[in-house]
Amino acid sequence: MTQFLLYNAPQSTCSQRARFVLNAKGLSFEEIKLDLFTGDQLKPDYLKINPNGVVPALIHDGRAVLDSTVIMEYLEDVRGDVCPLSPQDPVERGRMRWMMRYIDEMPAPSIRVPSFNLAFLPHFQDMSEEAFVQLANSKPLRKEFLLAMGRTGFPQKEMDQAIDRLNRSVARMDEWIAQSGGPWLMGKSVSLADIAVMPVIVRMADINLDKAWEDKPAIAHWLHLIRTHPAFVPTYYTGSLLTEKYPHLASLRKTAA
Ligand SMILES: N[C@@H](CCC(=O)N[C@@H](CS)C(=O)NCC(=O)O)C(=O)O
Repeated sequence: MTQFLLYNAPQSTCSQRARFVLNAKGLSFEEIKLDLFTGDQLKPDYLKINPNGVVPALIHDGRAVLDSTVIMEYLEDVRGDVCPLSPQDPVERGRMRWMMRYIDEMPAPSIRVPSFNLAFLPHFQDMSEEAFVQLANSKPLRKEFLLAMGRTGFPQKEMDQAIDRLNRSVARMDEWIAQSGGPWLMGKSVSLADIAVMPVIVRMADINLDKAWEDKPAIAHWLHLIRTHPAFVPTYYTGSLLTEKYPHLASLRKTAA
């Protein structure tokens, strides 16, 4: 019997973190794919599992573990013996968690702005204002985000601020790699901090924001390493990249470097 059940969405950056850790540890899991644009995550049955109305949610032996960062740490707690993804030393482990907090505060929310403007906006453009406001009001966590975006997208100023925050986050990653000696953020071994930031960097590459590291070879090398990790391909199955899912973005697609 599969012990792990993952409610998630292929293109969701938070879901990609959970899938990667499950795959890296070789844990078999059943995936339930929610359609975030028809509102599967807001249906009463799912809200009973995750009252925040977001993915991912992991069910392990019938009990729910919520939030992608918590899920990554939980999987490390229960299967730290297989493909360990945290340093043993408590101070180093604390540093890794500090990196993860930074990632959750800086790049993870910032990538949503270009993602929505470039990819997701068409889902909302044909809605009436009334239906749009009703949708926003139904979102436990993302009401204000959606209202700020509106049906015409985030204004240029907000796009510029988000890109600036993403670029600063890439510069911070570059510093961490230099400090640890690389090639990963924490040094010689891949850690939960790398997996936490992975979906942001993969998304930036997907939507042509990779200029951020054209003068940073350590980041390009880091991206190559994560893409060639055995957990990458099963995590990023077809339809996980925006340029694969959205035909209007196909022109952004380039062959992987
Ligand atoms: N802090 C949460 C955030 C989860 C989250 O925002 N998930 C997005 C997909 S990446 C979602 O489900 N959005 C649904 C919506 O906006 O209605 C986590 O890391 O799990």
